[in-house]
Amino acid sequence: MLRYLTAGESHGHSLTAILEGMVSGLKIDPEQINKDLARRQGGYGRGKRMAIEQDKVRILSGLRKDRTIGSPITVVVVNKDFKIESLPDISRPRPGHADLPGSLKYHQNIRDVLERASARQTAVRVAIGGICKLLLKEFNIEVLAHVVNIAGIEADTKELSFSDLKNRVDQSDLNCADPQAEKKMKEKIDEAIKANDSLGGIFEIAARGLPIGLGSYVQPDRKLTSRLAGALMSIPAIKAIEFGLGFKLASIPGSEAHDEIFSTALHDAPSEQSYYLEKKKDFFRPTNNAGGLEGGMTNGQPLIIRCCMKPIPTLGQPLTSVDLETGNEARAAVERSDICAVPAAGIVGQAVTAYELASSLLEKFGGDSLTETLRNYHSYIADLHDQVQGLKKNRL
Ligand code: EPS
Repeated sequence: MLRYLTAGESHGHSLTAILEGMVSGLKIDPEQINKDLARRQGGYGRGKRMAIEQDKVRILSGLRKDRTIGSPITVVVVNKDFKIESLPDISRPRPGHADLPGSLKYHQNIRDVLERASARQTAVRVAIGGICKLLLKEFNIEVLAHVVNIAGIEADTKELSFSDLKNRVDQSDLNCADPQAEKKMKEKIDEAIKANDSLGGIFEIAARGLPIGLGSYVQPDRKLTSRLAGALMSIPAIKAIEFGLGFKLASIPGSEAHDEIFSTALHDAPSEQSYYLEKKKDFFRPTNNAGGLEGGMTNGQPLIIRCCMKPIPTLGQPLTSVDLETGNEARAAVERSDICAVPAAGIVGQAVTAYELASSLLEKFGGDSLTETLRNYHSYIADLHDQVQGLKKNRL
C-alpha cells in the first residue's frame, strides 16, 4: 500500500512529506523532480513569492546510491521565506479562503489558518508525484497537464498527438498547447493585474500507456474514478472536475455518448492522431468520451480529466468582510498572492494523478521490488492478450 502524509506551513522552516510503500530498486533522479517543482513555481500570473523561492527537493531517507530501498522516503522543500514567527495577526477574513471557518473552528488567529491552508503545501505534493512519475515511467505510463481555459478563453488542442501536446506545453509559460489562445489568455491576465483582480480557469490531465484494469468496480472506495476525483478536489481552489466528455454527457443520447469497441483482428485501427486515443494490441476505440475509465477501472484508453480552478481569493481590491476583532464591517485582508495560478495547479494535478496511478498500479501488481512488480505486470499483460487469443480460437 502506497501512502503519504505532508507537513509544513507556508512561511515555516520547510515542507515535508513521507512516502511509504514505494518498491525498492527505483532509480530516483532529483533533477526530474526539481523540474516539476520549477514548473509549479512558474506560469504567467504568479505572485512575488515565486521570485523569492527556488524550490528544490531534498531526500532525507529511503534511498541508497540513488535507488529506493523500500523504506519510507522523506522529502523536504525548504522555505527561503521562513518568517512565520514575525508575521502579523490577521482579523479580516478573505471570502473564498479558509480564513473564516478555519479561524472559528480552531479558535485561533487567521494567520495560523492560512499558513497551512496556503497552496504553498502543494510543492511537496509535487515532489511526491515526481517520485511516482519515475515509477510510472518504468511501465511506459506518462502523465501531463495543460491549461485549456483561462477566464473563458479556450485552447483548441483536440487534434494534437500526445508528443506534440507535450512539446508545446513544455515551451509555453502558461502550459498551454494552443499559442493563439495562450496570447489571449496572457492579455486577460494583464488586464486582471491592472484591475487588481484574480482569474481562474481549467487544466486538463492526460495520461497514456495505462493497462486495462487499474482500479476496481467491486467497492466504491476501490474505484479509480473516485480516488482520482478525491485527490484532484483536494488541491486548493479546485471546484469541479470532469472525466472525458463530463458534463456534456448529460445532453447527448447513449448512442452518441459511449465509445464503441472494435477488435484489431477484424478491423484496421484508425491511424491515431489525437492524444485522446491510444491503439492497443487487441482492441481500439474510435472515441474516448469516457476519459479512459469505465466501471471505475482504466479501459486502456488515455485518461482525460478536466479540473476547474476558481479565481484566487486574495484580491488587491478586497471584498466586503467582517473584522473578527471589532465585529465591524471591513474590507478583507490583502496578502501577497497570485493573479492566476492555473498553470501551477495543473502541475499539482499531474502530480496527484501520478500518485493515484502509482498507488493503483502497486495495488494491482504488488511486489516489494521493482523487478517483482515489473514481472507481475508483464505476466498480466501477456495474460490479457492470451484471453483475447482464446476468444478468437472459439470464434474460429
Ligand atoms: C504559494 C505560496 C504563497 C502564495 C500562494 C501560492 O506564498 P505567499 O503567501 O508567501 O505569497 O503565493 O498561496 C495562495 C494563493 C494562497 O491562497 O495561500 C505557492 O507556493 O504556490
